[in-house]
Amino acid sequence: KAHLNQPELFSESMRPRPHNSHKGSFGDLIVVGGARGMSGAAVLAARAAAKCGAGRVFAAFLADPPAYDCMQPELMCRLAQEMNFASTAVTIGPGLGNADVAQEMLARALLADAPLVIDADALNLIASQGDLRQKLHDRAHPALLTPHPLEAARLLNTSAAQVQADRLAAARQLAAELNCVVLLKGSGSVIAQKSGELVVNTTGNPALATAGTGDVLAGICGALLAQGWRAWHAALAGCWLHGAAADTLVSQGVGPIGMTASELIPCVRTLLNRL
Ligand code: NPW
Ligand code: AMP
Ligand code: MG
Repeated sequence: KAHLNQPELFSESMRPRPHNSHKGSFGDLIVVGGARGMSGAAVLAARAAAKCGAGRVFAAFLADPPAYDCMQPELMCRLAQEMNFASTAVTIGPGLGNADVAQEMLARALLADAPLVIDADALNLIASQGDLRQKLHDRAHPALLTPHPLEAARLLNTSAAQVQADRLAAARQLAAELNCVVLLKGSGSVIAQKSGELVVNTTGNPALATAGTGDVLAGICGALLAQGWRAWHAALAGCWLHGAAADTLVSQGVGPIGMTASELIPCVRTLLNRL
């Protein structure tokens, strides 16, 4: 039986910030993605992470890192190949592509012991490469996977229509087979863990049906992991906040037509601070 997502399900992870805290208290996140032509995906995820409270955020590009993000100069823009993933939370996938270097970065992230969000092209690589799938399965700390229905279908070797026909079963099967927390996106996102527990998200609307919103979600979830949240709570809070921000923006006339992924980010921050 599935429960409905609500802040009470993740509220124990919400803690007031101690007075003597510093940026090191809130963790680092490395966002790995941004192959040539898809830099924006990594930038969106990294900007979302910075506004969701990660202490420091690195935007790690597979090629041609910009000197800095002029809209968000707090981000540290690096070449992914030069990053160390040993102990830092990682969001991998937004705009990652499928080149050899993308596979190398994913293999390194899977082998590191740090909290991990896996999205977009990183999911597609796992679907097509058995060795990466095995590394994912063997992790001591289950990763958080954020597939949309087609990405889920690739992982399950089926079609998006089949996934959509029974979303609860698809999410549960992925969580069990891959030893992960799964956030199956789309209207009524489903969050599953390998124990079989299922939660259906109640927030969000078709304003989210636009490029980059998934990349923002991957950044939000990564920021929560960097701050020490468990993958299960990060998934519940991430999709609740992401959808609630879209609902707020629609009520303000920013959507459903023409809301952009960038506009979600400050709204998510406000909701997070008010939780
Ligand atoms: P259709 O059209 O119905 O047949 P892909 P991607 C389906 C990066 N980005 N319900 C749907 O199929 C990402 O991070 C970069 C049902 C849709 O056409 C990735 O790295 C941006 N079906 C890369 O691009 C901004 C659904 O999936 C197809 C569904 C490719 O990612 C954009 C798309 O899947 C983008 O984020 C639903 N709810 N949702 C940037 N600014 O740099 C999706 N589908 O082929 O995996 O491509 O998701 O665009
Ligand atoms: P992606 O396809 O990776 O960019 O992710 C799209 C994001 O927008 C996911 O979080 C989806 O759950 C969300 N989304 C897209 N369409 C809708 C919709 N019609 N209703 C609610 N959420 C949606
Ligand atoms: Mg996506």
